[in-house]
Amino acid sequence: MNVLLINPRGSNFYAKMGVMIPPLSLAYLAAMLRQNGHVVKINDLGVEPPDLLKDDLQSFDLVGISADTPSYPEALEIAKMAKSAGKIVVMGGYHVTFLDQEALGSGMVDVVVRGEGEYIFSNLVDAIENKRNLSEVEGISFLNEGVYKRNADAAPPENLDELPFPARDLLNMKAYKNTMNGMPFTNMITSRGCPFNCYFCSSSRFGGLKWRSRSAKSIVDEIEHLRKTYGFRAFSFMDDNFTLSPKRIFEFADELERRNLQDISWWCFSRVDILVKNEPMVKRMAEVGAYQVFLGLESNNEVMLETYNKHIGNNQQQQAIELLRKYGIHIHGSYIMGDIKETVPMVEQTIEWARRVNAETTQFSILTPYPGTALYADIERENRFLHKNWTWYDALHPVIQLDHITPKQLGKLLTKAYQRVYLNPKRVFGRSPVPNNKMQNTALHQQTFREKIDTVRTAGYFMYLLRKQAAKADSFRKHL
Ligand code: B12
Ligand code: SF4
Repeated sequence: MNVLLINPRGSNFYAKMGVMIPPLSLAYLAAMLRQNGHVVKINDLGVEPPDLLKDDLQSFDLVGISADTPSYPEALEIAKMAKSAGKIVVMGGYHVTFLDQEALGSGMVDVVVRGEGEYIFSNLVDAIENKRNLSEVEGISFLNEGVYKRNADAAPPENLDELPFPARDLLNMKAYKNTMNGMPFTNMITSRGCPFNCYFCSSSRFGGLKWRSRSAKSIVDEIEHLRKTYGFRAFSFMDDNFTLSPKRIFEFADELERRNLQDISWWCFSRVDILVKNEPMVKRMAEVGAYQVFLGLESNNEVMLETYNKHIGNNQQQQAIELLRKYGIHIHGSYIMGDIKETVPMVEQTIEWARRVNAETTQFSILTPYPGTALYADIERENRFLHKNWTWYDALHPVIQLDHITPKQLGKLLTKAYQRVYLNPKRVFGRSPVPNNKMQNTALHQQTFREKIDTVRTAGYFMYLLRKQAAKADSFRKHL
Protein backbone atom coordinates (compact mmCIF):
# COMPACT_ATOMS: atom_id res chain seq x y z
CA MET A 1 0.00 0.00 0.00
CA ASN A 2 1.11 3.62 -0.53
CA VAL A 3 1.10 5.47 2.76
CA LEU A 4 1.68 9.17 3.41
CA LEU A 5 2.56 10.13 7.00
CA ILE A 6 2.08 13.73 8.05
CA ASN A 7 3.40 15.63 11.05
CA PRO A 8 1.48 18.90 11.65
CA ARG A 9 3.46 22.10 11.98
CA GLY A 10 2.60 22.35 15.68
CA SER A 11 2.72 25.24 18.09
CA ASN A 12 3.83 28.54 16.57
CA PHE A 13 6.08 29.14 19.53
CA TYR A 14 8.38 26.22 18.91
CA ALA A 15 8.63 26.95 15.19
CA LYS A 16 9.31 30.65 15.85
CA MET A 17 11.95 29.79 18.45
CA GLY A 18 13.63 27.54 15.90
CA VAL A 19 13.04 24.30 17.84
CA MET A 20 12.65 21.73 15.09
CA ILE A 21 13.12 18.12 15.97
CA PRO A 22 12.70 15.14 13.63
CA PRO A 23 9.38 13.38 14.37
CA LEU A 24 10.64 9.98 15.49
CA SER A 25 7.01 8.84 15.87
CA LEU A 26 6.49 8.85 12.10
CA ALA A 27 10.02 7.67 11.37
CA TYR A 28 9.43 4.57 13.54
CA LEU A 29 6.07 3.89 11.88
CA ALA A 30 7.58 4.33 8.42
CA ALA A 31 10.46 1.96 9.15
CA MET A 32 8.03 -0.72 10.27
CA LEU A 33 5.72 -0.29 7.26
CA ARG A 34 8.65 -0.34 4.86
CA GLN A 35 9.92 -3.53 6.47
CA ASN A 36 6.52 -5.04 5.65
CA GLY A 37 6.70 -4.08 1.98
CA HIS A 38 4.69 -0.83 1.90
CA VAL A 39 5.70 2.38 0.14
CA VAL A 40 5.95 5.27 2.60
CA LYS A 41 6.58 8.99 2.48
CA ILE A 42 6.86 11.34 5.48
CA ASN A 43 5.87 14.98 5.23
CA ASP A 44 6.91 16.99 8.30
CA LEU A 45 5.06 20.29 7.95
CA GLY A 46 7.34 21.72 10.63
CA VAL A 47 10.10 21.95 8.04
CA GLU A 48 8.47 21.34 4.63
CA PRO A 49 6.46 23.99 2.71
CA PRO A 50 2.70 23.41 3.27
CA ASP A 51 1.84 23.55 -0.46
CA LEU A 52 3.70 20.25 -0.94
CA LEU A 53 0.85 18.56 0.87
CA LYS A 54 -1.77 19.03 -1.86
CA ASP A 55 0.41 17.37 -4.52
CA ASP A 56 1.43 14.62 -2.11
CA LEU A 57 -2.13 13.64 -1.26
CA GLN A 58 -2.88 12.54 -4.84
CA SER A 59 -0.38 9.68 -4.97
CA PHE A 60 -1.26 7.81 -1.76
CA ASP A 61 -4.03 5.41 -0.67
CA LEU A 62 -3.84 6.07 3.03
CA VAL A 63 -2.88 9.15 5.03
CA GLY A 64 -1.61 8.82 8.62
CA ILE A 65 -1.53 11.96 10.77
CA SER A 66 0.13 12.54 14.14
CA ALA A 67 -1.74 14.52 16.79
CA ASP A 68 -0.68 15.71 20.20
CA THR A 69 -3.10 18.06 21.95
CA PRO A 70 -2.08 21.50 20.61
CA SER A 71 -1.62 20.19 17.07
CA TYR A 72 -4.95 18.32 17.02
CA PRO A 73 -6.99 21.14 15.37
CA GLU A 74 -4.34 21.41 12.64
CA ALA A 75 -4.33 17.60 12.29
CA LEU A 76 -8.10 17.75 11.72
CA GLU A 77 -7.64 20.37 8.97
CA ILE A 78 -5.16 18.06 7.26
CA ALA A 79 -7.59 15.14 7.70
CA LYS A 80 -10.30 17.21 6.03
CA MET A 81 -8.10 17.79 3.00
CA ALA A 82 -7.19 14.11 2.81
CA LYS A 83 -10.83 13.04 3.13
CA SER A 84 -11.92 15.37 0.36
CA ALA A 85 -9.17 13.86 -1.81
CA GLY A 86 -10.84 10.48 -1.14
CA LYS A 87 -8.12 8.99 1.08
CA ILE A 88 -8.40 6.67 4.08
CA VAL A 89 -7.46 8.77 7.11
CA VAL A 90 -5.77 7.31 10.19
CA MET A 91 -4.78 9.37 13.22
CA GLY A 92 -2.45 8.48 16.10
CA GLY A 93 -0.57 10.13 18.95
CA TYR A 94 -1.24 11.21 22.54
CA HIS A 95 -4.36 13.34 22.01
CA VAL A 96 -6.42 10.90 20.00
CA THR A 97 -5.30 7.90 22.05
CA PHE A 98 -7.39 9.29 24.91
CA LEU A 99 -10.03 11.19 22.91
CA ASP A 100 -10.53 8.68 20.09
CA GLN A 101 -14.29 9.11 20.03
CA GLU A 102 -13.97 12.88 19.61
CA ALA A 103 -11.67 12.38 16.59
CA LEU A 104 -13.97 9.83 14.95
CA GLY A 105 -16.99 12.04 15.67
CA SER A 106 -15.41 14.83 13.57
CA GLY A 107 -16.23 12.81 10.46
CA MET A 108 -12.70 13.46 9.14
CA VAL A 109 -10.97 10.42 10.62
CA ASP A 110 -11.62 6.79 9.64
CA VAL A 111 -9.46 5.02 12.21
CA VAL A 112 -7.65 6.02 15.41
CA VAL A 113 -4.56 4.06 16.47
CA ARG A 114 -4.27 4.11 20.27
CA GLY A 115 -0.85 4.03 21.98
CA GLU A 116 2.49 3.08 20.46
CA GLY A 117 1.75 2.48 16.81
CA GLU A 118 4.47 0.34 15.22
CA TYR A 119 2.70 -3.05 15.31
CA ILE A 120 -0.88 -1.77 15.46
CA PHE A 121 -0.53 0.46 12.40
CA SER A 122 1.28 -2.25 10.45
CA ASN A 123 -1.50 -4.73 11.25
CA LEU A 124 -4.11 -2.12 10.29
CA VAL A 125 -2.52 -1.35 6.91
CA ASP A 126 -2.24 -5.09 6.18
CA ALA A 127 -5.89 -5.60 7.16
CA ILE A 128 -7.05 -2.73 4.92
CA GLU A 129 -4.93 -3.93 2.00
CA ASN A 130 -6.22 -7.48 2.31
CA LYS A 131 -9.80 -6.31 2.95
CA ARG A 132 -9.94 -8.05 6.33
CA ASN A 133 -12.40 -7.11 9.03
CA LEU A 134 -11.08 -4.22 11.19
CA SER A 135 -12.59 -5.83 14.30
CA GLU A 136 -9.57 -8.15 14.24
CA VAL A 137 -7.06 -5.34 14.71
CA GLU A 138 -6.21 -4.69 18.37
CA GLY A 139 -5.48 -1.13 19.53
CA ILE A 140 -7.70 0.75 17.08
CA SER A 141 -11.01 2.61 17.28
CA PHE A 142 -13.20 3.17 14.23
CA LEU A 143 -16.76 3.71 13.09
CA ASN A 144 -18.44 0.47 12.11
CA GLU A 145 -21.32 1.54 9.87
CA GLY A 146 -21.51 4.76 11.82
CA VAL A 147 -21.26 3.11 15.25
CA TYR A 148 -18.21 3.82 17.47
CA LYS A 149 -16.18 0.67 17.94
CA ARG A 150 -13.23 0.50 20.31
CA ASN A 151 -11.26 -2.71 19.88
CA ALA A 152 -9.30 -4.18 22.79
CA ASP A 153 -6.04 -2.44 23.72
CA ALA A 154 -2.88 -3.81 22.13
CA ALA A 155 0.15 -4.49 24.33
CA PRO A 156 2.93 -1.97 23.59
CA PRO A 157 6.10 -3.33 21.92
CA GLU A 158 7.88 -5.40 24.56
CA ASN A 159 11.29 -5.93 23.00
CA LEU A 160 12.37 -2.50 21.73
CA ASP A 161 15.58 -3.93 20.28
CA GLU A 162 13.42 -5.70 17.69
CA LEU A 163 12.11 -2.43 16.24
CA PRO A 164 13.93 -1.17 13.16
CA PHE A 165 15.79 2.14 13.58
CA PRO A 166 13.61 5.15 12.68
CA ALA A 167 13.54 5.78 8.91
CA ARG A 168 15.42 9.09 9.09
CA ASP A 169 16.30 8.69 5.42
CA LEU A 170 12.67 9.66 4.70
CA LEU A 171 13.16 12.96 6.55
CA ASN A 172 14.98 16.03 5.34
CA MET A 173 17.56 15.71 8.11
CA LYS A 174 19.43 18.85 7.00
CA ALA A 175 16.36 20.93 7.86
CA TYR A 176 16.62 20.24 11.60
CA LYS A 177 19.23 22.66 12.82
CA ASN A 178 19.73 22.23 16.54
CA THR A 179 22.98 22.44 18.43
CA MET A 180 24.26 21.10 21.72
CA ASN A 181 27.66 21.92 23.17
CA GLY A 182 28.44 23.73 19.91
CA MET A 183 27.62 20.66 17.74
CA PRO A 184 24.57 19.66 15.66
CA PHE A 185 22.53 17.07 17.54
CA THR A 186 19.75 14.67 16.79
CA ASN A 187 17.16 12.88 18.92
CA MET A 188 16.80 9.23 19.91
CA ILE A 189 14.44 7.09 21.99
CA THR A 190 15.98 4.34 24.11
CA SER A 191 13.14 3.34 26.45
CA ARG A 192 9.39 3.68 26.82
CA GLY A 193 6.81 3.54 29.61
CA CYS A 194 6.99 5.18 33.02
CA PRO A 195 6.36 3.70 36.50
CA PHE A 196 5.71 7.04 38.25
CA ASN A 197 2.33 8.37 37.21
CA CYS A 198 2.68 12.09 37.97
CA TYR A 199 -0.55 14.08 38.30
CA PHE A 200 -0.14 16.18 35.14
CA CYS A 201 1.42 13.60 32.83
CA SER A 202 -0.14 10.88 30.69
CA SER A 203 3.04 8.93 29.87
CA SER A 204 2.31 6.12 32.33
CA ARG A 205 -1.15 5.59 30.89
CA PHE A 206 0.04 5.95 27.32
CA GLY A 207 2.99 3.57 27.43
CA GLY A 208 2.13 1.68 30.62
CA LEU A 209 3.71 1.60 34.07
CA LYS A 210 6.28 -0.95 32.95
CA TRP A 211 9.56 0.57 31.80
CA ARG A 212 10.75 -1.12 28.59
CA SER A 213 14.27 -0.42 27.50
CA ARG A 214 16.65 -1.00 24.64
CA SER A 215 19.94 -2.70 25.36
CA ALA A 216 23.17 -0.71 25.58
CA LYS A 217 24.33 -2.45 22.39
CA SER A 218 21.26 -1.38 20.43
CA ILE A 219 21.61 2.26 21.61
CA VAL A 220 25.28 2.45 20.71
CA ASP A 221 24.58 0.76 17.35
CA GLU A 222 22.20 3.62 16.55
CA ILE A 223 24.71 6.23 17.74
CA GLU A 224 27.36 4.66 15.52
CA HIS A 225 24.94 4.62 12.58
CA LEU A 226 24.01 8.30 13.10
CA ARG A 227 27.64 9.25 13.37
CA LYS A 228 28.63 7.39 10.20
CA THR A 229 25.60 8.41 8.13
CA TYR A 230 25.09 12.03 9.18
CA GLY A 231 28.18 12.91 11.19
CA PHE A 232 26.27 13.53 14.46
CA ARG A 233 28.35 13.61 17.62
CA ALA A 234 25.62 14.98 19.91
CA PHE A 235 22.38 13.24 20.87
CA SER A 236 19.28 14.02 22.89
CA PHE A 237 17.68 10.99 24.49
CA MET A 238 14.02 11.93 24.50
CA ASP A 239 12.76 9.00 26.57
CA ASP A 240 10.90 9.89 29.74
CA ASN A 241 13.32 8.01 31.98
CA PHE A 242 16.72 7.54 30.38
CA THR A 243 18.37 6.98 33.76
CA LEU A 244 15.81 4.68 35.37
CA SER A 245 18.24 1.74 35.43
CA PRO A 246 21.74 2.62 36.68
CA LYS A 247 22.84 -0.84 35.47
CA ARG A 248 21.91 0.11 31.91
CA ILE A 249 23.77 3.43 32.20
CA PHE A 250 26.95 1.60 33.25
CA GLU A 251 26.54 -0.84 30.35
CA PHE A 252 25.92 2.06 27.97
CA ALA A 253 29.07 3.83 29.18
CA ASP A 254 31.16 0.64 28.87
CA GLU A 255 29.84 0.01 25.36
CA LEU A 256 30.65 3.58 24.26
CA GLU A 257 34.20 3.20 25.58
CA ARG A 258 34.62 -0.27 24.06
CA ARG A 259 33.86 1.25 20.65
CA ASN A 260 35.85 4.40 21.40
CA LEU A 261 32.75 6.60 21.00
CA GLN A 262 32.82 8.37 24.35
CA ASP A 263 33.75 11.70 22.76
CA ILE A 264 30.06 12.51 22.24
CA SER A 265 27.79 14.97 24.04
CA TRP A 266 24.33 13.96 25.14
CA TRP A 267 21.21 15.22 26.84
CA CYS A 268 18.52 13.27 28.68
CA PHE A 269 15.50 13.51 30.98
CA SER A 270 15.97 12.26 34.52
CA ARG A 271 14.10 12.23 37.77
CA VAL A 272 15.74 13.97 40.70
CA ASP A 273 15.41 10.99 43.09
CA ILE A 274 17.18 8.55 40.78
CA LEU A 275 20.20 10.82 40.46
CA VAL A 276 20.42 11.48 44.18
CA LYS A 277 20.38 7.76 45.01
CA ASN A 278 23.03 6.91 42.41
CA GLU A 279 26.04 9.23 42.57
CA PRO A 280 28.41 6.68 40.91
CA MET A 281 25.99 6.61 37.97
CA VAL A 282 26.12 10.42 37.66
CA LYS A 283 29.91 10.33 37.72
CA ARG A 284 29.92 7.68 34.98
CA MET A 285 27.44 9.71 32.91
CA ALA A 286 29.83 12.68 32.99
CA GLU A 287 32.74 10.47 31.96
CA VAL A 288 30.98 9.52 28.73
CA GLY A 289 29.76 12.94 27.62
CA ALA A 290 26.55 13.74 29.56
CA TYR A 291 26.17 17.40 28.66
CA GLN A 292 22.82 18.36 30.14
CA VAL A 293 20.05 16.73 32.15
CA PHE A 294 16.43 17.86 32.10
CA LEU A 295 15.17 17.96 35.71
CA GLY A 296 11.46 18.24 36.43
CA LEU A 297 11.99 20.51 39.46
CA GLU A 298 8.37 21.71 39.18
CA SER A 299 7.95 23.80 42.34
CA ASN A 300 9.69 25.13 45.41
CA ASN A 301 6.65 24.30 47.46
CA GLU A 302 6.33 20.88 49.13
CA VAL A 303 2.52 21.00 48.99
CA MET A 304 2.65 21.45 45.21
CA LEU A 305 5.15 18.60 44.86
CA GLU A 306 2.76 16.37 46.76
CA THR A 307 -0.19 17.48 44.62
CA TYR A 308 1.82 16.61 41.53
CA ASN A 309 2.50 13.14 42.98
CA LYS A 310 6.21 13.63 42.36
CA HIS A 311 7.45 11.71 45.43
CA ILE A 312 10.35 14.15 45.73
CA GLY A 313 11.03 16.98 48.17
CA ASN A 314 13.00 20.24 48.17
CA ASN A 315 16.00 18.53 49.78
CA GLN A 316 16.29 16.01 47.00
CA GLN A 317 15.91 18.72 44.37
CA GLN A 318 18.80 20.65 45.89
CA GLN A 319 20.94 17.51 46.17
CA ALA A 320 20.33 16.63 42.51
CA ILE A 321 21.30 20.14 41.42
CA GLU A 322 24.52 19.99 43.46
CA LEU A 323 25.35 16.52 42.20
CA LEU A 324 25.05 17.48 38.54
CA ARG A 325 27.14 20.61 39.18
CA LYS A 326 29.76 18.53 40.99
CA TYR A 327 30.26 16.44 37.86
CA GLY A 328 30.06 19.35 35.42
CA ILE A 329 26.73 18.39 33.86
CA HIS A 330 24.49 21.26 32.77
CA ILE A 331 20.93 21.50 34.06
CA HIS A 332 17.71 22.22 32.21
CA GLY A 333 15.35 23.22 35.03
CA SER A 334 11.66 22.77 34.31
CA TYR A 335 9.07 24.44 36.54
CA ILE A 336 5.27 24.47 36.63
CA MET A 337 2.84 27.18 37.71
CA GLY A 338 -0.94 27.40 37.92
CA ASP A 339 -2.30 24.63 40.10
CA ILE A 340 -5.93 25.01 41.25
CA LYS A 341 -4.92 25.81 44.84
CA GLU A 342 -1.71 27.71 44.11
CA THR A 343 -1.48 31.37 45.13
CA VAL A 344 0.51 34.23 43.58
CA PRO A 345 3.09 34.18 46.44
CA MET A 346 3.57 30.43 45.91
CA VAL A 347 4.29 30.98 42.20
CA GLU A 348 6.63 33.85 43.06
CA GLN A 349 8.46 31.60 45.51
CA THR A 350 9.14 29.13 42.68
CA ILE A 351 10.25 31.90 40.31
CA GLU A 352 12.66 33.28 42.90
CA TRP A 353 14.06 29.81 43.51
CA ALA A 354 14.50 29.22 39.75
CA ARG A 355 16.43 32.49 39.57
CA ARG A 356 18.70 31.31 42.36
CA VAL A 357 19.14 27.83 40.83
CA ASN A 358 20.16 29.65 37.64
CA ALA A 359 20.17 26.50 35.55
CA GLU A 360 21.90 26.74 32.20
CA THR A 361 18.45 26.65 30.59
CA THR A 362 15.10 27.14 32.30
CA GLN A 363 11.56 26.38 31.23
CA PHE A 364 8.32 27.43 32.90
CA SER A 365 5.06 25.75 31.95
CA ILE A 366 1.51 26.59 32.84
CA LEU A 367 -0.14 23.52 34.36
CA THR A 368 -2.23 22.14 31.50
CA PRO A 369 -4.76 19.32 31.69
CA TYR A 370 -3.77 16.91 28.93
CA PRO A 371 -6.23 14.12 28.14
CA GLY A 372 -5.41 10.90 29.96
CA THR A 373 -4.00 12.60 33.08
CA ALA A 374 -5.43 12.56 36.62
CA LEU A 375 -5.39 16.37 36.38
CA TYR A 376 -7.65 16.25 33.32
CA ALA A 377 -10.12 14.02 35.18
CA ASP A 378 -10.21 16.47 38.13
CA ILE A 379 -10.72 19.52 35.91
CA GLU A 380 -13.48 17.73 34.01
CA ARG A 381 -15.20 16.65 37.23
CA GLU A 382 -14.95 20.13 38.75
CA ASN A 383 -15.96 21.78 35.47
CA ARG A 384 -12.94 24.11 35.48
CA PHE A 385 -12.06 24.19 31.78
CA LEU A 386 -11.95 27.78 30.55
CA HIS A 387 -12.38 26.34 27.04
CA LYS A 388 -11.34 23.36 24.95
CA ASN A 389 -9.74 25.15 22.06
CA TRP A 390 -6.87 22.67 21.95
CA THR A 391 -4.50 24.95 20.02
CA TRP A 392 -4.00 26.94 23.22
CA TYR A 393 -3.07 23.80 25.18
CA ASP A 394 0.63 24.39 24.66
CA ALA A 395 1.49 24.91 28.35
CA LEU A 396 2.01 28.64 27.70
CA HIS A 397 -1.63 29.71 28.08
CA PRO A 398 -4.00 29.45 31.05
CA VAL A 399 -6.83 27.02 30.31
CA ILE A 400 -8.10 26.23 33.83
CA GLN A 401 -10.21 28.23 36.27
CA LEU A 402 -8.03 28.54 39.38
CA ASP A 403 -9.12 29.42 42.91
CA HIS A 404 -6.65 32.22 43.61
CA ILE A 405 -5.07 33.37 40.32
CA THR A 406 -6.86 34.87 37.32
CA PRO A 407 -5.84 33.80 33.78
CA LYS A 408 -4.51 37.29 33.12
CA GLN A 409 -2.38 37.22 36.28
CA LEU A 410 -1.03 33.79 35.37
CA GLY A 411 -0.06 34.93 31.86
CA LYS A 412 1.83 37.85 33.43
CA LEU A 413 3.54 35.59 35.96
CA LEU A 414 4.83 33.40 33.12
CA THR A 415 6.49 36.35 31.34
CA LYS A 416 7.80 37.64 34.66
CA ALA A 417 9.35 34.25 35.38
CA TYR A 418 11.39 34.25 32.17
CA GLN A 419 12.33 37.87 32.74
CA ARG A 420 13.57 37.16 36.27
CA VAL A 421 15.67 34.19 35.21
CA TYR A 422 17.06 35.24 31.84
CA LEU A 423 17.45 38.97 32.35
CA ASN A 424 19.21 38.45 35.63
CA PRO A 425 22.37 40.65 35.48
CA LYS A 426 24.35 38.02 37.40
CA ARG A 427 23.54 35.56 34.66
CA VAL A 428 24.55 37.87 31.84
CA PHE A 429 27.67 39.39 33.34
CA GLY A 430 28.69 36.67 35.82
CA ARG A 431 30.69 33.50 35.23
CA SER A 432 28.99 30.48 33.66
CA PRO A 433 27.29 28.57 36.48
CA VAL A 434 29.21 25.39 35.64
CA PRO A 435 32.99 25.58 35.39
CA ASN A 436 34.78 23.30 32.96
CA ASN A 437 35.07 20.03 34.78
CA LYS A 438 37.79 17.44 34.67
CA MET A 439 35.21 14.67 34.82
CA GLN A 440 34.00 15.55 31.35
CA ASN A 441 35.57 13.66 28.49
CA THR A 442 34.18 16.23 26.09
CA ALA A 443 35.22 19.75 27.12
CA LEU A 444 32.15 21.78 27.96
CA HIS A 445 31.60 24.61 25.57
CA GLN A 446 31.92 27.83 27.60
CA GLN A 447 29.49 30.57 26.62
CA THR A 448 31.25 33.66 25.29
CA PHE A 449 29.89 37.10 26.15
CA ARG A 450 28.49 37.33 22.61
CA GLU A 451 26.63 34.03 23.10
CA LYS A 452 25.25 35.26 26.40
CA ILE A 453 23.95 38.38 24.69
CA ASP A 454 22.41 36.11 22.03
CA THR A 455 20.66 34.15 24.80
CA VAL A 456 19.29 37.39 26.27
CA ARG A 457 18.11 38.42 22.81
CA THR A 458 16.38 35.04 22.31
CA ALA A 459 14.80 35.29 25.77
CA GLY A 460 13.66 38.85 24.97
CA TYR A 461 12.08 37.68 21.71
CA PHE A 462 10.39 34.80 23.56
CA MET A 463 8.94 37.22 26.13
CA TYR A 464 7.74 39.49 23.33
CA LEU A 465 5.94 36.50 21.75
CA LEU A 466 4.50 35.51 25.13
CA ARG A 467 3.11 39.03 25.70
CA LYS A 468 1.63 39.16 22.20
CA GLN A 469 0.05 35.74 22.63
CA ALA A 470 -1.24 36.59 26.11
CA ALA A 471 -3.07 39.63 24.67
CA LYS A 472 -4.57 37.42 21.94
CA ALA A 473 -5.58 34.81 24.53
CA ASP A 474 -7.22 37.48 26.73
CA SER A 475 -9.35 38.71 23.84
CA PHE A 476 -10.13 35.08 22.85
CA ARG A 477 -11.40 34.36 26.38
CA LYS A 478 -13.51 37.55 26.38
CA HIS A 479 -15.37 36.23 23.34
CA LEU A 480 -16.19 32.87 24.91
C1 B12 B 1 10.46 15.39 21.67
C2 B12 B 1 9.20 15.97 22.26
C3 B12 B 1 8.83 17.25 21.86
C4 B12 B 1 9.61 18.05 20.83
C5 B12 B 1 9.24 17.79 19.38
C6 B12 B 1 8.31 16.71 19.05
C7 B12 B 1 8.87 15.87 17.90
N1 B12 B 1 8.97 16.41 16.72
O1 B12 B 1 9.21 14.74 18.13
C8 B12 B 1 9.23 19.51 21.19
C9 B12 B 1 10.31 20.04 22.12
C10 B12 B 1 9.07 20.50 20.04
C11 B12 B 1 7.94 19.29 21.96
C12 B12 B 1 7.05 20.29 22.19
C13 B12 B 1 5.91 20.12 22.95
N2 B12 B 1 5.52 19.01 23.60
CO1 B12 B 1 6.45 17.33 23.49
N3 B12 B 1 7.35 15.70 23.71
C14 B12 B 1 8.41 15.23 23.18
C15 B12 B 1 8.71 13.85 23.81
C16 B12 B 1 9.69 14.08 24.95
C17 B12 B 1 9.27 12.78 22.90
C18 B12 B 1 8.46 12.52 21.61
C19 B12 B 1 8.97 11.27 20.96
O2 B12 B 1 9.83 11.31 20.10
N4 B12 B 1 8.47 10.10 21.37
C20 B12 B 1 8.85 8.80 20.82
C21 B12 B 1 7.89 8.34 19.74
C22 B12 B 1 8.35 7.01 19.20
O3 B12 B 1 6.64 8.19 20.39
P1 B12 B 1 5.36 9.07 20.01
O4 B12 B 1 5.79 10.39 19.54
O5 B12 B 1 4.39 8.98 21.09
O6 B12 B 1 4.80 8.25 18.72
C23 B12 B 1 4.17 6.98 18.88
C24 B12 B 1 2.66 7.04 19.16
O7 B12 B 1 2.23 8.26 19.68
C25 B12 B 1 1.99 6.69 17.88
N5 B12 B 1 1.77 7.76 16.90
C26 B12 B 1 2.18 9.03 16.88
N6 B12 B 1 1.79 9.65 15.76
C27 B12 B 1 1.10 8.77 15.03
C28 B12 B 1 0.48 8.87 13.78
C29 B12 B 1 -0.16 7.75 13.25
C30 B12 B 1 -0.79 7.84 11.91
C31 B12 B 1 -0.21 6.53 13.97
C32 B12 B 1 -0.89 5.35 13.42
C33 B12 B 1 0.40 6.43 15.24
C34 B12 B 1 1.07 7.54 15.75
O8 B12 B 1 2.93 5.78 17.30
C35 B12 B 1 4.27 6.30 17.53
C36 B12 B 1 5.28 5.18 17.50
O9 B12 B 1 5.08 4.32 18.58
C37 B12 B 1 7.29 13.45 24.33
C38 B12 B 1 7.29 12.50 25.51
C39 B12 B 1 7.42 11.07 25.05
N7 B12 B 1 8.08 10.30 25.81
O10 B12 B 1 6.92 10.67 23.99
C40 B12 B 1 6.69 14.81 24.66
C41 B12 B 1 5.20 15.01 24.51
C42 B12 B 1 4.75 14.40 23.21
N8 B12 B 1 5.09 16.46 24.42
C43 B12 B 1 4.09 16.94 25.06
C44 B12 B 1 3.77 18.31 25.15
C45 B12 B 1 2.65 18.67 26.11
C46 B12 B 1 4.45 19.27 24.40
C47 B12 B 1 4.08 20.74 24.33
C48 B12 B 1 2.60 20.96 24.08
C49 B12 B 1 4.38 21.48 25.61
C50 B12 B 1 5.72 21.42 26.14
N9 B12 B 1 6.10 22.50 26.76
O11 B12 B 1 6.46 20.45 26.07
C51 B12 B 1 4.97 21.27 23.17
C52 B12 B 1 4.20 21.68 21.90
C53 B12 B 1 4.11 20.60 20.84
C54 B12 B 1 3.46 21.08 19.56
N10 B12 B 1 2.54 20.31 19.02
O12 B12 B 1 3.74 22.10 19.03
C55 B12 B 1 3.24 15.85 25.68
C56 B12 B 1 1.99 15.58 24.83
C57 B12 B 1 0.71 15.42 25.61
C58 B12 B 1 -0.46 15.68 24.74
N11 B12 B 1 -1.58 15.18 25.09
O13 B12 B 1 -0.38 16.37 23.76
C59 B12 B 1 4.27 14.67 25.73
C60 B12 B 1 3.68 13.28 25.63
C61 B12 B 1 5.04 14.82 27.08
C62 B12 B 1 4.19 14.40 28.26
N12 B12 B 1 4.42 13.25 28.81
O14 B12 B 1 3.32 15.13 28.68
N13 B12 B 1 7.82 17.99 22.37
S1 SF4 C 1 6.47 13.49 34.50
FE1 SF4 C 1 8.13 12.07 34.02
S2 SF4 C 1 8.24 10.75 35.83
FE2 SF4 C 1 6.27 11.77 35.93
S3 SF4 C 1 4.82 10.32 34.93
FE3 SF4 C 1 5.53 11.78 33.34
S4 SF4 C 1 7.24 10.78 32.39
FE4 SF4 C 1 6.89 9.72 34.34
